[in-house]
Amino acid sequence: MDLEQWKQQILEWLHNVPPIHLYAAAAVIVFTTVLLISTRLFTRAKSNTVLLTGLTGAGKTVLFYQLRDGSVHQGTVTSMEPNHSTFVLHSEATEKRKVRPVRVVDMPGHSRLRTKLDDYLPQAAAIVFVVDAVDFLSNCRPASEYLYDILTKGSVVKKKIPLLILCNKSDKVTAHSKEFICKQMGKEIDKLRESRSAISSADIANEFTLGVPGEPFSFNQCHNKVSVQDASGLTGEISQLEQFIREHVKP
Ligand SMILES: Nc1nc2c(ncn2[C@@H]2O[C@H](COP(=O)(O)OP(=O)(O)OP(=O)(O)O)[C@@H](O)[C@H]2O)c(=O)[nH]1
Ligand SMILES: [Mg+2]
Repeated sequence: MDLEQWKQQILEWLHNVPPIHLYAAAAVIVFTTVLLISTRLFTRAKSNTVLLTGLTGAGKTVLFYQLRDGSVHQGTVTSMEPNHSTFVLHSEATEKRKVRPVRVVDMPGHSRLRTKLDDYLPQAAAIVFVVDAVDFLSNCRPASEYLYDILTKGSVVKKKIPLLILCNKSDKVTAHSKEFICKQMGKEIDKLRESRSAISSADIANEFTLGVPGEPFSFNQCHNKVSVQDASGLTGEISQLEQFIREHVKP
């Protein structure tokens, strides 16, 4: 059968199809095309931003350079501004396949500079809360307060942003274990829940509450997924941090 005959047959077939069927088919094609175009336009690519937060001196800036350059930046000082950069993780730089760059934001830990975190939370795919595992006991309360404030923020709860508690400085023998840190911070948050709910509602800045009323607090009761891992920014033992990042910013 040549082309002319094919054409003839198709035209004949179309002639026999009831017009209502043809209109319905055309409507389905138009509708699907519009739907495909609009979903492409409106579904923005998933965010690639990871925030490093935590108290001052926890080691965020050292971790930032370790992730980016695979080395420790000389002479880190207290950060005054968020430090951000988009890069392929240093450990992935030699990979042949193309990997998606990650935007890492290293937030200053100083209490007066913490409000800047609110500017970055809407873009965050994941949060890393860095804790100094060596100097932990004296910092347990302020660190838990800061963590509590993050975990009760509307922007974090509504988007269920996953959070990693990273117990840093594990190279030191005096570093506390992640299990101990997690337990102590949980206890501290338990106390905070009570004291904050006792404050008159007008004074409460936290938008959400944590845990199950009447039950001791544990991190698996949080609205978002909270996990805990060890790291040493100084010696470059950051594989669990990198794994967490890649879980939430797909390569
Ligand atoms: N032993 C040890 N020391 C570390 C480690 N990471 C950071 N430090 C030290 O901890 C100090 C603080 O590190 P930074 O990275 O500047 O801390 P930061 O969290 O960025 O602090 P702010 O910018 O003030 O919020 C520095 O003296 C680092 O050398 C680590 O893994 N092990
Ligand atoms: Mg810093």
